[in-house]
Amino acid sequence: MTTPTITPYLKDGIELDQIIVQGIRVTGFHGVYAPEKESGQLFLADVVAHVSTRIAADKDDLLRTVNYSEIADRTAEVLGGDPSDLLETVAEHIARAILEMPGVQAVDVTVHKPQAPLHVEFRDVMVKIRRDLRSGTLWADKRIGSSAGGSGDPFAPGPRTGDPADLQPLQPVTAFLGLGGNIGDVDASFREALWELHRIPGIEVLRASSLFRTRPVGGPEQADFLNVVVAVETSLAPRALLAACQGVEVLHGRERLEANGPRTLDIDVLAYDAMTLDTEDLVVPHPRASERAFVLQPWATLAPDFDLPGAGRIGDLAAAIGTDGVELVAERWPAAQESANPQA
Ligand code: PH2
Ligand code: MG
Ligand code: MG
Repeated sequence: MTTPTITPYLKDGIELDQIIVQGIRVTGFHGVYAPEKESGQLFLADVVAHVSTRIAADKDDLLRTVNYSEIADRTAEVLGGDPSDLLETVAEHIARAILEMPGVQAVDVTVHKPQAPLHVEFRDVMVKIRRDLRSGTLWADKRIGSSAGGSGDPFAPGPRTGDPADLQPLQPVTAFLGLGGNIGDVDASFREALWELHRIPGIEVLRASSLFRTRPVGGPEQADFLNVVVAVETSLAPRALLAACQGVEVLHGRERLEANGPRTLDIDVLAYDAMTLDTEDLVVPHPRASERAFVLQPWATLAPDFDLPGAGRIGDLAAAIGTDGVELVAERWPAAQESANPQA
C-alpha cells in the first residue's frame, strides 16, 4: 500500500506527531442497500492520531502516549459494529472514538469500501475526514438529553437537533464558567483565556471573581491550583459554549491525561441561566459545583445572589462549605497585576 502524505496538524503553530495505523480490515455491514446490510463486505480504515509523543519518547513510557493497538481495536469495533448507511457516519464514529483517547488532539480517518456496489470497475471508494478537539461535531449529534425541553422555556430550537443542550437562547443569557489550573503561569493563562473567550462570537465576558489559590481536590499529589469564576453573557447553546471552553483549553495545551490531574487550564460550564441539563457530555449545573469550596468561594465574590438550580443561593452555599483549603490571592482580579503563579 502506498503511504499517503498527511497534512501536519498544527497546534499553536507547532506540528504534532502522527501515530498511524493503516489498512485495518474488518467485515462490516454498512451501506444504503439491503444486501449490504445482510451479507456484509470488506471495510478498511486508515487512522492518523495527531499527538505529541515527545514526553513519552523521553520517558520511554507507553502510558504517556497513545497505544496504536487501542487505536486499531477502537477502529475495528466501529467498522464491524452497528451498521450505518453512510461511510461518512462510520468515519465520524471512528474519529469520535479516537478523539476520546487521552492525548489525541486531532485525528484523520479514511474509510475504504473497495467492494462497494458500483456499475463500473474501480479500485476503491473512500471517505476521508479530519476532526479535532475543537470541532463541535464531536458532540453535535449526541442526542442523549434527558429533559424534553418543556413548554414555556426561553429556548428556541437550534439548527441541528432537538437536544436541549443544542438549543440557542432567544436572548443572551448569563452563564458562569469555572477556571482552574496548576501548570505553568496560570494567572497569565487565565487572563489570556478571558480574551480568547471574549473574542468568540456569542460570548461576552462580563466580570471575573476574585482569584483564589486552592488546595487540590482529588487526583494525585500535585501543586496548588488557582481558581476563578467568570460571568459571561452568551447567545450560544450550552453545548456550543462547552465546545468553546474546550477550544480555549486546547489553545493552552490542555491534555486530558488523568482525571483530576494537573492541568494548564480547565474551563467548566458551572451554570447556564436557570437551566438544568443532564446529557452524556454535559451536565448543568456542574454536578460537583455545590460541593467545592474552590468553586463556591470565588463564585460568592462575583454573584452571591445567583440561585444555583437545585442547590440554592451561591452566597449561602459558600458560607456552608467554608474556606478550608482556599485562600484569597487577589481580590480585584484581573485588575491587580501581581502574578499569582503557584509554581513561582
Ligand atoms: N479541578 C479539578 C479537580 N481538583 N482542585 C482544585 N483545587 N481546583 C480545581 O480547579 C480542581 C481541583 C477537576 O477539574
Ligand atoms: Mg474541572
Ligand atoms: Mg473540566
